[in-house]
Amino acid sequence: MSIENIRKQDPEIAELLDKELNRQREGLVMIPSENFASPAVMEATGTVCTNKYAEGYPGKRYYTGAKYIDMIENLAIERAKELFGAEHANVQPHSGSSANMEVYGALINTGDKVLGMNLAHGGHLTHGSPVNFSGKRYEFIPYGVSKKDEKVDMEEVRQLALKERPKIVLCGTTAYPRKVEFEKFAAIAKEIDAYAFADISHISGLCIAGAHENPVASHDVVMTTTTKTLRGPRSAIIMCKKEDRYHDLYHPDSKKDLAGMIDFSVFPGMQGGPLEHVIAAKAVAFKEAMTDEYKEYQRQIVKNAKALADELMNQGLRLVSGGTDTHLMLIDCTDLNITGKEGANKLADLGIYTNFNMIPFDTRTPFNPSGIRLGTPALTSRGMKEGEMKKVGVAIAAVLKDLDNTDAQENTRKTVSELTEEFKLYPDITYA
Ligand code: DSN
Repeated sequence: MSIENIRKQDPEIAELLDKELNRQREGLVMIPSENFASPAVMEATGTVCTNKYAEGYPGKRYYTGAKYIDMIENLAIERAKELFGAEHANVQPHSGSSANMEVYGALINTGDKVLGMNLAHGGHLTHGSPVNFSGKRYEFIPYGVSKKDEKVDMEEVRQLALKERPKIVLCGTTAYPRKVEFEKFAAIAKEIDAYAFADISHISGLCIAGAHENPVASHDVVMTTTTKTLRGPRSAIIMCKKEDRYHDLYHPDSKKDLAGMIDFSVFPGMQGGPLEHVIAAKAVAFKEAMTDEYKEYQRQIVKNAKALADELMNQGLRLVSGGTDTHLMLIDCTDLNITGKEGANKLADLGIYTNFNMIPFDTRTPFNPSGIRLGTPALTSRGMKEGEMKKVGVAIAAVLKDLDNTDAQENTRKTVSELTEEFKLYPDITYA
């Protein structure tokens, strides 16, 4: 892969692309929602499909000339269904936020109640944050983790659901290191005749590899972004059952089944022309995800996260909930007498990319919180294993324990440079 045409036409952008490639190569990307898509996935996003308008769905387009686009989109749909065991898949959502908007739009009306996880406890902006469309348009009832162990207490969620009787019981997280108990969430939704909706954006790769419970069978609707652990392009898909599920009072077109309601909400409800070049890239990523090698990669992400968490705790750092079952963890910086932002910024100066994050019951603010969120999907894509995670854990802890310790910073810089040299990223890509 090269960017020779960009270099000729727009050297300014070419130079910035070179720099960004080098930043990714020369640093340790540990933001748990970031990963390295394969060259094939990236190539697909740069194809002629970007030129084609194809409003509608395969076989029912509002534009001529969509024969091959239909075939590409159908491949993406069939592969998504096979991969996740879904009855229906819509591969057109542009992003996770649009997908969530489309699911709510399909199932409920403005003002309806939804049970969703508190952003400060590990939920997502689109799960009812008051500054987001979700919190403005719907009445979100937040649940969180319990103070005693920083894990979700399912009986507390059930009691809240019984009291509030939301139309949707939503589960899914962006900063929760423990497994989500999908079957219990689905049972709660069933008990109050609500829709069971799972946002598995962070863990969908783990779900298809058996490294985390897959909610597709237990839930009415499941959404995932296609980047993160899944390792596809930056986009999203929605999956659901094909059963009839009438909510006559809440949807103007109640004769449609769930799949029809979701499709209608995506197009024409929220979106126009689908990004067919990104849909092609999703199809490529789904094919990659069908291999044994990919499943092994997902299991290694979790093994690496456990090794990293153990090392950070060995070094004396406190992790929210005392560890991880997934791909991510949260360091509580309170006892280190630094903020998460100070810690994450110092690590970034040394080439270790994490993000500052609220932790449960945080007394600080979202832009200067007490936590650092980090994870292993991207380092695992580079081929690193448990031994490397221990080195990274030692390097991170030494820096965070004393932000003024220049010897520790020098050692950490050395660890970053040795690891990135040994575990090369995109060796065949020559931007510069
Ligand atoms: N922004 C993503 C994350 O970092 O977790 C969630 O959408």
